[in-house]
Amino acid sequence: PFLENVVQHPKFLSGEYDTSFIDTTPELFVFPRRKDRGTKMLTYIGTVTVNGFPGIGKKKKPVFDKPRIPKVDHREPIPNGTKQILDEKGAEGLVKWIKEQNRVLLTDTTFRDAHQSLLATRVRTIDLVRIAEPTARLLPNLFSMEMWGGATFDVAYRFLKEDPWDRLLKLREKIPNILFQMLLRSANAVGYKNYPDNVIREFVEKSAQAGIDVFRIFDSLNWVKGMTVAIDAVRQTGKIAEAAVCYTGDILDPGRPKYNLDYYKTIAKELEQAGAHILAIKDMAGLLKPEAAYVLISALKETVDIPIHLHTHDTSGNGIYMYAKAIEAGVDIVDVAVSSMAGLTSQPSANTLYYALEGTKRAPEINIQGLEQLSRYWEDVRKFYQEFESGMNSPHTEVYMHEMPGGQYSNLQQQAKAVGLGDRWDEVKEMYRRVNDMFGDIVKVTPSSKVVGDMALYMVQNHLTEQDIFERGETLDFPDSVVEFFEGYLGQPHGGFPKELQRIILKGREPITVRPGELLEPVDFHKLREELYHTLDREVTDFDVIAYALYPKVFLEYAETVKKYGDISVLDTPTFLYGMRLGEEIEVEIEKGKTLIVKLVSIGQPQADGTRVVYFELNGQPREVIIRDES
Ligand code: 3PY
Ligand code: ZN
Repeated sequence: PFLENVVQHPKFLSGEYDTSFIDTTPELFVFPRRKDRGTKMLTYIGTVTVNGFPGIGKKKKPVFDKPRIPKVDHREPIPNGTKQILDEKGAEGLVKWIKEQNRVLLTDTTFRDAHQSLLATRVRTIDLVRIAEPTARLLPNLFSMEMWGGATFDVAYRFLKEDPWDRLLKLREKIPNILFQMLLRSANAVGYKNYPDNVIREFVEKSAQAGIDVFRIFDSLNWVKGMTVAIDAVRQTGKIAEAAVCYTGDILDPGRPKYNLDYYKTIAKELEQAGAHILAIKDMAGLLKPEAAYVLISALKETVDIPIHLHTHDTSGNGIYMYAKAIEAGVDIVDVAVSSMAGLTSQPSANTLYYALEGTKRAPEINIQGLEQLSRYWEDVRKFYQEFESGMNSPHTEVYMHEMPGGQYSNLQQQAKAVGLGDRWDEVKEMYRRVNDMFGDIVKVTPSSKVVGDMALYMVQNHLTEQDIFERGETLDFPDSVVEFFEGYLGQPHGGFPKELQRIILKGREPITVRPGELLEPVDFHKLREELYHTLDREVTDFDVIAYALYPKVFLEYAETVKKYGDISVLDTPTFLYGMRLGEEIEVEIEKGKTLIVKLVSIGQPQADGTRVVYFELNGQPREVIIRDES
């Protein structure tokens, strides 16, 4: 900057300066506070090139094919879909419409659960936005697209350094015809703990404003009392409250009476009475077997009047057969993913289901050629994220033993590796099941699944058995999540807590039995906004405020990164994850119609202070940035 200041000074430019010029011209030392956009971006690219990306490390950037984007006619109007039905007829009108359909309806989860379950939630907005319009045109008959919520919110800020609200707004613009669906963890919103009621209400309201139409609401213990605030908040927005009962155990196993058919019927009825427009069955681990699905759906169709939406994960490989049985029993909507993003811990393949039901009365109305074209795009894009694949590449029927949710499998595996238990993964899975049994056989889904996972890791790591816990528990420091669970801060499990274990873990403290939201002070959004404004030194949006309320630390770290590197969501994914190859040239559209051409020219030797100079060309002009080499 010093040199830039000098050479741009009018005296320098006009040639009239002498040696005292530097001493008598203090403004030379007033450096621009902010670097320009180009330099910030080059700093990011330089950093990833030199130091690698978290979770990938420093790897040579592979050569990827350009993703095959289906050709669609952009001049044609986008066909109307379910979004228009909701907007014109309201929530009740949409429910009536669902009930009138004979064919099974489909929700496409490719934009959310599929990549949450296959690629550790890492798919970036740019890759979603590129395929958004073709999806709107090729699959206008979808019931909905699940494209937000769950872990995507946190991961967007935390790892992708992008704004999830921006994702929602951009996709909404490109997909005006299909209902947008999100996963909402009731009082946990899109986080891992209970939030005050006013945070849940505010979050729901803002999400609806930004474009969400269908809220799938679940509680990680199937505690209906913990879901009522969220259901009510969604109803107030005029959007669809889809309340979910999580499926665990096996209704056809007489050895698992805790989660029998009556259990599900009772909750379904309670959810309908609590105001659900749709009932979801959330089979988060893929435990629902084909015959059980037939029995369950048949019974629930008799029990409730609202439509039923079935969600599963294909971990066991039984997903399509299970869906076929559920569809035979009258389920209204099922969750599928585009085939190259389907199967295993993800949802069953839409393409496969199409052929499985061909010629039957309930076959879905879906453009199979469109699905095939979209599948090619996702096949290409998935490769960008290959470093986040779980390594599971065939059906795992052992899921019926450990009961781990599809979205947790690869995460817990990463966690196990991180604490040096990579080679004891089989033991961790076994322990996961044993912890479940010790906890009284609970529903395992975010965040209760995290509690079980944390305890399993803790026990394997410390060579503890169940007996050790009971005998030496008083002297053990249990993981925070486990303590909070037994304190009642995730709500109350069906059948209550195992009393003796609860006493040991709480070491004499009293648990709560009321809804945690009743005890939490409401958040003062006005105060948060002020606080954020002072910290960020920029305009603060309502979206920023609610994100900050949910994740103070993660949000501030995200804001810091944006200050340092600018908006890096505009970078293509290979560059974002791997940086650049020497001599490579890329184009970055930083805003509509404004493209930067970046070439990596060379990387200097490490200097005495541990930095390297990275030489680029930016739109043909030489530019260099100084990067600290962390190796
Ligand atoms: C989530 O809560 O993110 C889930 O996908 C649970 O299944
Ligand atoms: Zn799921």
